[in-house]
Amino acid sequence: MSGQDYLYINAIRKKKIERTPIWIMRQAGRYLPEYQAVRDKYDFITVCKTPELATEVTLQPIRRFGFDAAILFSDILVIPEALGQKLEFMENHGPKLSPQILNEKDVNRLSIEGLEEKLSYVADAVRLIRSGLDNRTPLIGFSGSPFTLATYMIEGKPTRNFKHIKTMMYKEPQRLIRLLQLLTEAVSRYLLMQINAGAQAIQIFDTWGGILPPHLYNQYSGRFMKQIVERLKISSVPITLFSKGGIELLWQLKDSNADMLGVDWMTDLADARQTVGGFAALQGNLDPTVLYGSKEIIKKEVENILQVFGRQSGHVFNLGHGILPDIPVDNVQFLVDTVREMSTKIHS
Ligand code: 1CP
Repeated sequence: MSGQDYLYINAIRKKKIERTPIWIMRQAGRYLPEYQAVRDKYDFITVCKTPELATEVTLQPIRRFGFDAAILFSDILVIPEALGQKLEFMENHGPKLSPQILNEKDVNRLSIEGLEEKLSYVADAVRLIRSGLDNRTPLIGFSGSPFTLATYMIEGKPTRNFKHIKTMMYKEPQRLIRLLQLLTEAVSRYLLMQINAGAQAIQIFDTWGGILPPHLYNQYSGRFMKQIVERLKISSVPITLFSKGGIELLWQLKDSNADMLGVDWMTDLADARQTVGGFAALQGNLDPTVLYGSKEIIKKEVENILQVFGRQSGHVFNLGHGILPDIPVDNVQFLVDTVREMSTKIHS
């Protein structure tokens, strides 16, 4: 199959499709017993940095479910590490970056020099995954958005109130802007490296853009993603922006030139289609916790989503955010089967 025959890419390009493609954010991960088995032997960072292991866990959900896209196994926080912060994953406590980026000196100490060399293990993984996929499934490369990366770099760990980044934003806005400019350069170069190594699509995760008041969203997150999209347009790979934060943010991203916009589960997909469906394809947006529910309700929720686009192209089925680690694997299989069967009927 040649690149342009991929269902996932055809749906983004709004070409005619025989059914709706499906993949799942965080599809490689702890809900899969075969992933757990790898993690029993190796810590998370080792898996990210060893191309053979990253390839194995990337391919696991493709083998099991036949998803219509694979996503590179890595983490958004490898960029802060390449810029000079120390990265640790505390078992069950999430990531930790140190020292926190707080003052002017901390920002000045970050260095983008040799970024591609430091992250060459990611390019190696991309090449190895591509050969493992054998042109049957397209590979999505990814990065965090500059703003989302900055939240982790400044807070140092997952946070509830984003106190440190917001303090910087309201007290020393120029310092935050400088950090975001550096990250824009780093993310652009990192994603171009992934594309050159063989990534066939790109997704930028703006997981925390929605904590900004809407009138500041473009200033601190949106515009930097738009700059990255412009930089990546020298290639022809489709670019998806996933921002968690509702219709208002989608509206602000409509002029981003992104090929697809991710829709979170708190947003009504029909509203999103009406508002920005003319500007970009849409991806989403099943509430991830529906997968704790009964098969009957999973089916009903899938139907609601598929009905929004009906026979039209321009939709990629996904969850409205990442899959949770204790979702029953059975329910994922049921979801995939249901989306396939139902959307094949709708499109026939
Ligand atoms: O214990 C483990 O095995 C580690 C759990 C884990 C996994 C499987 C982490 C730690 N990262 C990942 C992989 C990962 N992270 C992928 C790869 C593949 C896939 O999707 O199948 C991707 C795309 C990410 C992206 C990521 N990492 C985001 C953005 C997407 C999102 O879900 O919002 C974020 C915010 C992170 C940071 C991160 N890394 C890991 C955790 C637990 C977190 C979240 C920390 C928090 O709660 O704020």
